[in-house]
Amino acid sequence: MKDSPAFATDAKNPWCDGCGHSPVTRVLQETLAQHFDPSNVVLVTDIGCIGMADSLFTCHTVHGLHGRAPALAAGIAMTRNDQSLKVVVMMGDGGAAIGLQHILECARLNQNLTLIVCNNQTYGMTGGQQSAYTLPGVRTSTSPHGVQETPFDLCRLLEGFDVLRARTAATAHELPEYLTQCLRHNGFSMLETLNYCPSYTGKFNPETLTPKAMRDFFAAHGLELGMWPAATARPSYRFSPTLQPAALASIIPKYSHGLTKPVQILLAGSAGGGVQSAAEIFAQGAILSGLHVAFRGEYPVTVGKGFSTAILVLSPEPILSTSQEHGDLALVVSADGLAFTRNDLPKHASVAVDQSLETPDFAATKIDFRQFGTRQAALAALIWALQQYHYYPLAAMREAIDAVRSNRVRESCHATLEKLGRL
Ligand SMILES: Cc1ncc(C[n+]2csc(CCOP(=O)(O)OP(=O)(O)O)c2C)c(N)n1
Ligand code: SF4
Repeated sequence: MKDSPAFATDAKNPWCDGCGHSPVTRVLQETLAQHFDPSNVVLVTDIGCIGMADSLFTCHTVHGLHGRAPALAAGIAMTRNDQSLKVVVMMGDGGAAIGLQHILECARLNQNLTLIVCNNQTYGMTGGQQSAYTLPGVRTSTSPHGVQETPFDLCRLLEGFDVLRARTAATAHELPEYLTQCLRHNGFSMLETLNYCPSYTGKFNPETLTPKAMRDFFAAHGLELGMWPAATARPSYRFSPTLQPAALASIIPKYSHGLTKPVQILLAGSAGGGVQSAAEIFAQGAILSGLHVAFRGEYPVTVGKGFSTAILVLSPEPILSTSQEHGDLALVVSADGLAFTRNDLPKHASVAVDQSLETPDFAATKIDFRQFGTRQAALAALIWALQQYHYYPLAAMREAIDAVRSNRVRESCHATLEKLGRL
């Protein structure tokens, strides 16, 4: 692999003699060398024999989980808004089967990367099992009498996404041209190379092992070879790390807070009782007062039944860790919340529970939170806490409530705030 010095390392070819991964890799090194600098190329390899390509390339390389290399590559490609980075993925037909969703998503979003699927008709690394692309009749270690099922045709599957697609044999003379077109394409391109894994598929199907017999076999199964360009130029999906100014406006601090150190508050109630929404409003009020906030919600998968808790940390400094053994305040507004948090409550410096709840094992302040209704009790508890401990002004909470989208909920929240303010 020394004939393309720009992209080829001195590492030894790791594959079995006659493995189709070798010619594809060599042509990829040569083609990259003609158009790119190694420092501007990231090669993402999938699990499998194909994944051993890493050691042969001088450019940046990342080895992904089986089938997930396209998703990894998409994340890398999305960070750029220009053509300064070329992202290439190499995966086998096994990876392309178990990770098909990721390939479809890359095509749907027109991710700016080139995917090379080295379809050797098998899971090479694990012993020659049938993949979802193995053609009917091919014998594998898991289909000794020949595959019966209809395989996926990746070029056809991607047809509806208007992306550049190509398919040819791993040793075909068109391969450099197809690769060049794919690598220079702005947007998603997919090149499928066809060959056999001589150590497994070749062993089980010796009659089709010569390049000509292989080509005939693929043609006989209706696998069209060729290149299908994208009909239109459409933009690639990009991730923008910059928040929109409109979104930022709502969290510019307008109030001052009263904290000199972090406080941790546990709010516990029933699923469907507005615990998470109340915690969000409370957090928004804290942010409007210049505080840093961490908020962790917990509830069962049955979101309308059982407990619902929120742990809130308010801090004058950035919050680097939310782990804290002893909370400062626990607010419990329902029997579900009490049952779920009962063991943790004594670890809190202060505990306030709804007056309907029995807490014989530990001291707790009893407040009639539920007089505001089952869906307002959680917010009432947080407003009560603000009045007791002055973390930040009620005006900030009022402004956070103003941002609630539902008219009905917003009005109920305001009513709770005003009523508590008068008590
Ligand atoms: C999620 C996951 N499933 C299964 C495996 C086990 N595994 C490792 S390599 C491999 C086969 C790879 O086949 P293919 O993607 O076609 O690449 P080849 O080895 O043929 O180049 C499998 C199934 C794995 N590593 N990860
Ligand atoms: S086992 Fe098959 S796929 Fe793996 S290196 Fe050998 S020939 Fe290639």
